[in-house]
Amino acid sequence: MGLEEEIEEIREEIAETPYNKSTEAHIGRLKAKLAEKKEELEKRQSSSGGGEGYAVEKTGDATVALVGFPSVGKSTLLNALTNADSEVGSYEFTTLDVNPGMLKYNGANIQILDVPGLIEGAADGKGDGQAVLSVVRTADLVVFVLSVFEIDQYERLSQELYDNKVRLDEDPPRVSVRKKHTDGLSVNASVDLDLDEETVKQVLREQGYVNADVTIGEQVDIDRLLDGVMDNREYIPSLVTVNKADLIEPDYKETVDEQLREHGVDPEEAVFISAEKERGLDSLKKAIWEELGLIRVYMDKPGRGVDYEEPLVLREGDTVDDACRKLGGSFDERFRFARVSGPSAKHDEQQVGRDHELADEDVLRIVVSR
Ligand SMILES: Nc1nc2c(ncn2[C@@H]2O[C@H](COP(=O)(O)OP(=O)(O)OP(=O)(O)O)[C@@H](O)[C@H]2O)c(=O)[nH]1
Ligand SMILES: [Mg+2]
Repeated sequence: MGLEEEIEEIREEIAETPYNKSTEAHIGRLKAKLAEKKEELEKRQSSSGGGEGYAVEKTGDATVALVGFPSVGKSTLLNALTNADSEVGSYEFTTLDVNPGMLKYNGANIQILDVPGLIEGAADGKGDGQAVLSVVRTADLVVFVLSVFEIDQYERLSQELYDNKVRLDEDPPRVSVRKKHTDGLSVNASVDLDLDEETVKQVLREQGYVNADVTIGEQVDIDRLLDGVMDNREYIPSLVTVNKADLIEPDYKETVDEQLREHGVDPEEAVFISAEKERGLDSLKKAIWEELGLIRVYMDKPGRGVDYEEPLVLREGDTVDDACRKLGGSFDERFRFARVSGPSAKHDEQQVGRDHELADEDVLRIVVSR
């Protein structure tokens, strides 16, 4: 039996097995086995050639992937947002390569990648989908581009990404596995797990663990447990933009909102735009900025004053230490202390150390030893 058939058989068995306490461990084992086989298939496909892939160098402060079916207007949007000049066509699959562009916003350089239309079955290695998906996996944010008349495509797109180990808008599971040399498997959960210990063990055994300590810090189902064990999932935030909004009458918007809700998207969070008429783009840029969690830090340079033109772009949660590292040079070695004014400071010119957490629009001066 070929690997593909094996995978299909396991899938069928999972689908046919009713889920209850007595079958839970069995289903856990099947799901772990399925994940293993899919991994094997993927490895085989990538080693048997499978084309060049789309090596796109990541540059700038963050990278955003525009994901959508053919002809929804990704290239038009890329051209409207950035300095890029991506081909736009009224027929499908105009773009067969990944086109990068750079969006300048709030002093940050945000790389936007227009990737070719995702097609159904891409995660199973059909078409060029696999290469497309590997580009998406490296992005810091996924922007789903939907046409106002094809909201249902959202479901297929997100399923495609899920099948390709991309987890959207989720934190990584609080699951860790530590191998040991003897004593078999032991499960330590800090919550009252719904899953049986035996299910957890079956999943681990099927993944090849014989002796290991498993620590679980949240209520996980089998799929999320597997995500935690597999350790090769990408956790990426996402947002939805609805394009071609110029084609609908205002009273049709309620219908589109309803369709978004049906697919689990909050219409308040979706950004309606017209890439062609360049409408709604400011809201989209702002949403991208916020989802990326970027912050601006204005450097106060000795003798030159505060540089408000080209901020240092960091991420929410970054500290003075991260700022030093991004600045490079000898800041790191010669650091004595820093002075911060603005949102993160208790008062102007507050003296802080390396571990001080910065906030958007702080002014930072680093004092170094000579
Ligand atoms: N009315 C309207 N048409 C648009 C809008 N954005 C794009 N289009 C049109 O939709 C068609 C497809 O646009 P593209 O930007 O080539 O779409 P794409 O998603 O890059 O398509 P592929 O490269 O084939 O995946 C073109 O004819 C565009 O002019 C929009 O906001 N409103
Ligand atoms: Mg295109």
